[in-house]
Amino acid sequence: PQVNFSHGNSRVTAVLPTGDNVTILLYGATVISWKNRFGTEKLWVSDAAKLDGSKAVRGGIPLVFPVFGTSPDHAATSKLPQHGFARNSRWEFLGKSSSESAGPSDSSVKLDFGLSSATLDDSVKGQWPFTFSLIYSVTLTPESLSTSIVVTNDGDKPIEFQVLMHTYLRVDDISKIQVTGLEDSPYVDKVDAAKTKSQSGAVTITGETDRVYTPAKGPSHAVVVSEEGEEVFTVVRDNLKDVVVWNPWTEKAAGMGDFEPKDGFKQMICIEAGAVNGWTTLDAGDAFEGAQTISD
Ligand code: TA6
Repeated sequence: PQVNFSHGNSRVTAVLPTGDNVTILLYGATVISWKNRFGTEKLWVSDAAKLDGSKAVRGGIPLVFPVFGTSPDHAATSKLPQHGFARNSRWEFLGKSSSESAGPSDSSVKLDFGLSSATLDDSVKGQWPFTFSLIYSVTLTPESLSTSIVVTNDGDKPIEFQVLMHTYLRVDDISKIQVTGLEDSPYVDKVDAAKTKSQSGAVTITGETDRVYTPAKGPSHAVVVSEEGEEVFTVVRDNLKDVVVWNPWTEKAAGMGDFEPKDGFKQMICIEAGAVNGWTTLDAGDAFEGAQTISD
């Protein structure tokens, strides 16, 4: 059995022999669907998400680079839109590699996408004049979905950047969710005057939640999303020291034109792996790699 694969001019889909499948929009290299062998969608995408390249996708896994949020007092990125340009740029599909060592149950497929200063829209280059290249890889196995990014500084001056994978995980009922693995981690509470607090016990979502755990406990320390005591997602990070937990809740969901249905916040939680507190500096010629693996 083969890994099936189709590459339209706007999206790439790969299907494993087990039936697990993933779809990536070339716009933003945004993962817009991850389904298991039973056809169950694991990511949340708004019914009103724009998939035509007119704006960043509301859902799936938008890629945040080179700035998280906006940084008006950081000269190099101060002209960039919220969350940078990666999620609303057209990426190139660089190719796929698949492996099936012993049989279908350990098949996997890796899809590579590229964005660089050579392919970046001129208007954006004017806002962020650095020579760089990004390779974003999406790897699907019957047990997991991984996304990794390699940032290379191809220029002659240091680059300061932030990076984050803005993952919208689909859940049945947010009121039944607990997030563990962040205990004792310091976090910035963006819904409470950006106060720094320390996480005690599991995280539950009972209202608008917007927290930057920085650093989240050890990189290999899994963040686990459980629903009524059953683990539904496990997120392990590699070289991404921070985790953002976000749920817009009623009011913020009502305020986003591309957030539908309006009570859809009850079916999603964003667990976002990244390096967003302060800046990662990449010297000329150096490369940075960060990755997440989401197991369901
Ligand atoms: O990741 C959390 C966050 O930074 C929130 O503060 C909220 O702004 C969210 O991202 C969505 O941002 P967006 O630009 O996609 O509407």
